[in-house]
Amino acid sequence: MATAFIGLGSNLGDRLGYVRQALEYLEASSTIRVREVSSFYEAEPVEYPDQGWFVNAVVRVETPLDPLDLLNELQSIEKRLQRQRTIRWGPRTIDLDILLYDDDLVAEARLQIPHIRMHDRAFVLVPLSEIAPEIIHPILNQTIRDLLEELPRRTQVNLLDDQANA
Ligand code: A4P
Ligand code: MG
Repeated sequence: MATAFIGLGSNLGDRLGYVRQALEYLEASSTIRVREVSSFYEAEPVEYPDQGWFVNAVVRVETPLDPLDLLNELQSIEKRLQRQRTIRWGPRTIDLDILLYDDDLVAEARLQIPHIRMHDRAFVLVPLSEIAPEIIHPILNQTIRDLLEELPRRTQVNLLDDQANA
């Protein structure tokens, strides 16, 4: 069994509903065990600033799947939640990213682990440091807590209200 961390993000329509639905699909998967779920956060969009704020969260899972099969499983969940065609490069109903997979390094055309942008993204590091502050980034050799503390430009990431996190 491997331990993996998966980032969830949505900024279209019922964002919290899509994140919750993706969690349900993850929990229903016969090959993925969800072990821990962070709080739900509302995060300022990065990279493509001209779009709505995201709901973001991170989960810790255990799985017998190898990294590429885990990616296939996540993409099949994304497909189920993205039925409606959206504008290319536009906002998305759900995005599931593999952040870490044990201490493995993966450099395939379809898959890079650790996720290549995770270490400079507050919307990843804030929820990840909530559930796994001591985990060490296998390339940078720093804990998640330290990466978050040393972020040079920290975009806004706020806890969603009590009702969302009840
Ligand atoms: N891929 C490579 N590595 C991975 C990985 N570790 N996990 C490939 C998952 N997929 C990985 O992803 C494009 C391709 O990345 C996949 O086909 C897979 O083979 P996608 O989900 O189809 O497209 P995308 O997510 O729009 O593109 P990209 O480049 O992955 O964007 P990001 O980096 O995921 O960023 N701001 C906030 N606040 N919150 C967000 O969640 N998300 C993005 C998207 C931008 N800004 C955001 C957020
Ligand atoms: Mg993605």
